[in-house]
Amino acid sequence: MGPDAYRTAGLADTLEDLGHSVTDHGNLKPADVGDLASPNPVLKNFPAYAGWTRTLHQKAAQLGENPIVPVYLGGDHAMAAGTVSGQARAAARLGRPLFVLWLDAHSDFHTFDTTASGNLHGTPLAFVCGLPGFDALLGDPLKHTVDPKNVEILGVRSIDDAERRQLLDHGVGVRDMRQIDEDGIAGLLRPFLNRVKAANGLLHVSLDVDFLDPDIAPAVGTTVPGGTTFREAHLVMEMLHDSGLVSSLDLVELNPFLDERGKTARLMVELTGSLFGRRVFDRPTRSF
Ligand code: 4U7
Ligand code: MN
Ligand code: MN
Ligand code: MN
Repeated sequence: MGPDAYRTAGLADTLEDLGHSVTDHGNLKPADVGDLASPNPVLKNFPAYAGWTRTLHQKAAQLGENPIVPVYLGGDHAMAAGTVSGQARAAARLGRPLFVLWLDAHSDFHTFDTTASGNLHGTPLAFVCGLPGFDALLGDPLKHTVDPKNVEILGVRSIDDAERRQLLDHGVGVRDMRQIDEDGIAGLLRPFLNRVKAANGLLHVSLDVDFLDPDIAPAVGTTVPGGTTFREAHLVMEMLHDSGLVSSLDLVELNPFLDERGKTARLMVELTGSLFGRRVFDRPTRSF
């Protein structure tokens, strides 16, 4: 139901009003994987994860080579296994490194061996970073992985023990809510954007609804208190726009069934508007 909620909330009109041309590619279908065996009995809906990852990986690998900014509408965060791996393949063909900004209450850095819940939306970031045990997902080992040192997780406030160890081992950038409180979100984001720019990188942004505080964004199954505020979230999007670096975007984890008269869907659309250039009053673009 997520993609239709974004359509109803006016995503295309918002972007067109900002001067962009928009093509809706419609809803995709998962590839048929037959009765693919699950690598671990704890995993929920493994064949569906594999089918969706295969479809989305091919689609993102194609879109990523064009001079456009794909906006992928979920669905839960498992979607990013396909979108980010596909964008990474496209980036490799273009000869540019892919950076990933993961805006989330969680780190989503479980492997199929470490997840205790078996909830696959907790695994996509580990998959795209090339952690072991994921070969059944695409049916082949992932060739074009994201360098974990080029990943920044921002807004996190729930990390499981196994994830914590793996994040440290692989050198993933992790900025938790405490750092945001102490240093301010702009001061944390700016050095990362400078690194992307210095490396001539492409930047994929993966926005999980639960990055936002549940008071302003209740329509998600995995709320965690103490999330980012309305202005912190918009500021991130405004800085991303000014940087000119964003090459693709995921909007994930919206569950319209849990929404309060569409307010979360609308906020996600407004945030996307800020990322695509909406501003209250023109002022000279700040250099990064
Ligand atoms: B989301 C969790 F245990 N880590 O693995 C897990 F806390 O895409 C949550 O960020 C995963 O919403 C959340 O089940 C995945 C849990
Ligand atoms: Mn997530
Ligand atoms: Mn999350
Ligand atoms: Mn979730």
